Amino acid sequence: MATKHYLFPTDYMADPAVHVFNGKIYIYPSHDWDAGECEDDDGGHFQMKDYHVLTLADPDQGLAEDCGVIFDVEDVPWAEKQLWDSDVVEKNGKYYNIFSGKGYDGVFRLGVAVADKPEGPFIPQPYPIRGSFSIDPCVLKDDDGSIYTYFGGLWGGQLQWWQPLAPGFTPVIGKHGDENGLTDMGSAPTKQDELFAHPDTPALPSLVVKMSDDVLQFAEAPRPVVIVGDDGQPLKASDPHRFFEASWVFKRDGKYYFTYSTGDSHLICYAVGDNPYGPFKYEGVILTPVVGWTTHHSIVAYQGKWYLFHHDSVPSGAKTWLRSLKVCELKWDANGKIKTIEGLD
Ligand code: FUB
Repeated sequence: MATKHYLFPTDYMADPAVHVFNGKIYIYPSHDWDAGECEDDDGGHFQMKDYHVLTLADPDQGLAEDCGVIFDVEDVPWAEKQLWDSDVVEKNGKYYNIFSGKGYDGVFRLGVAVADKPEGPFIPQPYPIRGSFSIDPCVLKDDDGSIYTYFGGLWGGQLQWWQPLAPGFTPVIGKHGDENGLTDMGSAPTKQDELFAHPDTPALPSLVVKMSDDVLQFAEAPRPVVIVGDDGQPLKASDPHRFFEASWVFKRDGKYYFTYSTGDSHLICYAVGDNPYGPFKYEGVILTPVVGWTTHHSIVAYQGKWYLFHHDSVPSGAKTWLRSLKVCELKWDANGKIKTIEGLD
């Protein structure tokens, strides 16, 4: 049994994106609070309005320390509300926070905020990333220095709104952009029309895109992240192990591990590939369901061990919009597969 502990008992934080910068662990979480909104399938109860960064000296037993607010929704000209999951990457001594936020048009997009140090403060760019949409970015810096962003989330994350782009993903860059760098795809379809894909069709994939040299834009059109089963075919929309949200990618022994939440089946799963674009072969469950509807995580190596960071809603008495950060060691078995961790432990 993995020994877990809560990291930050004094406030509600979720969606931990964890990196080691300059030998130190930094946690970039979403900052939950009780906005008094009703729970709905669009995640209207997640009304986060700022981001903090935490540091952690001892992932085996220690508590995280709050370095304070790194930016607020008031600092983001294009975003009205709902600062959801984010991630941070370093390049040439600068730190780039790629985050999700909902615009005044009700559409989720990705933005970039830049800092000189991992503690911030981060200065948001005036416009979202051109051609971006949906939520939950995570960033992989590959060994050759190339930076890839993986993103997307179903239901409230709006990935299904962009479903016409799924087969082959028609490039959106430059096709629909206006002078503000926004992408006008027409009026939003109703959730009821687009929430559920036909069970026999391939699951709607998340996306991966190489970032521009300045890390402020997409360098290409986003491509689908295809997860295949033992038969080599993409997982189906009805498969409880299919992608839903919370992409997190890391490298180990030259392999690319694409890890993700299955949303309404409440698992953290993983799939392995030979390059950043995939395809990724489904391998198994990392974390079984936790208390709370959402599950979201990151995986990082630190001082020779691997750690799973995630959240649950135990401390708030199962309020799914008030989540708390946890950590435990993650282990591989003799066959090189990740050992499943119990979410209720
Ligand atoms: O925190 C808001 C949303 O809940 C995230 O973007 C999802 O991954 C889920 O954790």
